Amino acid sequence: EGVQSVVPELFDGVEGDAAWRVFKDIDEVLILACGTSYYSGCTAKYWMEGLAGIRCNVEVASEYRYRKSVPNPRALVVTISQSGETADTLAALRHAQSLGMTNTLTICNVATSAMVRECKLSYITRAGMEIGVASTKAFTTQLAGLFLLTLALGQSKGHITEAQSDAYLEKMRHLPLALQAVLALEPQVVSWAEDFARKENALFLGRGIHYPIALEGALKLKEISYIHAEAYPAGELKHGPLALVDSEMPVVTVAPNDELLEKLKSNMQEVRARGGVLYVLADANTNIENAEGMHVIRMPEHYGVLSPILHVVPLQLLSYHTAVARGTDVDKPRNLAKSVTV
Ligand code: F1P
Repeated sequence: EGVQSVVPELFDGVEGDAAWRVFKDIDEVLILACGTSYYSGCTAKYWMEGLAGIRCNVEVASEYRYRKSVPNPRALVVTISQSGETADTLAALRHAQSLGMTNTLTICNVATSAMVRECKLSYITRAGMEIGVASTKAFTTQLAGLFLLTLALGQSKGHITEAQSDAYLEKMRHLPLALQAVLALEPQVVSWAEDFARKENALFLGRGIHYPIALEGALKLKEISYIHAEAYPAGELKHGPLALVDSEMPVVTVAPNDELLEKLKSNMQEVRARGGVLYVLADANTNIENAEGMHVIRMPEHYGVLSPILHVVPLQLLSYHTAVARGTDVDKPRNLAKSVTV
């Protein structure tokens, strides 16, 4: 029960016991991934350390093998990849294995991929066919898998009780409905996209666990609409990017009603004072209001630690509708490939 009920759901083709033994034994998680998959790993770090109490490092897979690192044989190496064939992620996995890190798990969308063959454990995301080059539903399902992994690790380490795990699982079961409500925001996102289609630059801000979501929002906009977009943790604004802000700079802010909201509001004030135009994803019950220089979309419900899974969706829709308005090929962006195998 408890973790035992989570584990079989997690790992296809692997005895629950085998996964459980690996989880008991490890003392760190090392995530290796590229692009969108890297940002899902960055999000998971907050869950792993904040909920499961386990140290978690996230490395860009395309860099990992080129630096001398200190291997931890008790680390669980987690590769994340939509395709399971990304050359840099495979090379990073093999590098970790060559350093003696043999506890490996992949979160992957393609059950027949090299990544699944080469890892001890696998979680298949079942996102279906990703038709577009830019990952979208793969990201959402990777996050769901990473959260289940957090629960399993947290329980195996005694940081998450069975009752807490059950409550989180219940919240996860409600996710499809919550996502439907977010998708209903599409007409409002379309009106944002009409503004963005006329811009050449954009900034994305987030704090805490929503910083990787801001990064992913900026990556999506770059990938499919070719607008130059950058993401920052909002507290970094005053350390440089504020110099870029003027009335031509749209600033997307991921602003759920969490413990960092008050700090975020003062960052938003810094943007408004420089004439920047804010596009804010706020929760229903906050006093963030539409005003001059502010465009607010209200998320249907506050979703606590799982909120990144919901907040990324309006950002994906924003990129999609901006790209459509600019007439770019949403499914096949220039210069990019679905799986980067070289
Ligand atoms: C990694 C990735 C994607 C990106 C594009 C190129 O792929 O960077 O995140 O959207 O498709 O490849 P993967 O390892 O997740 O298949």
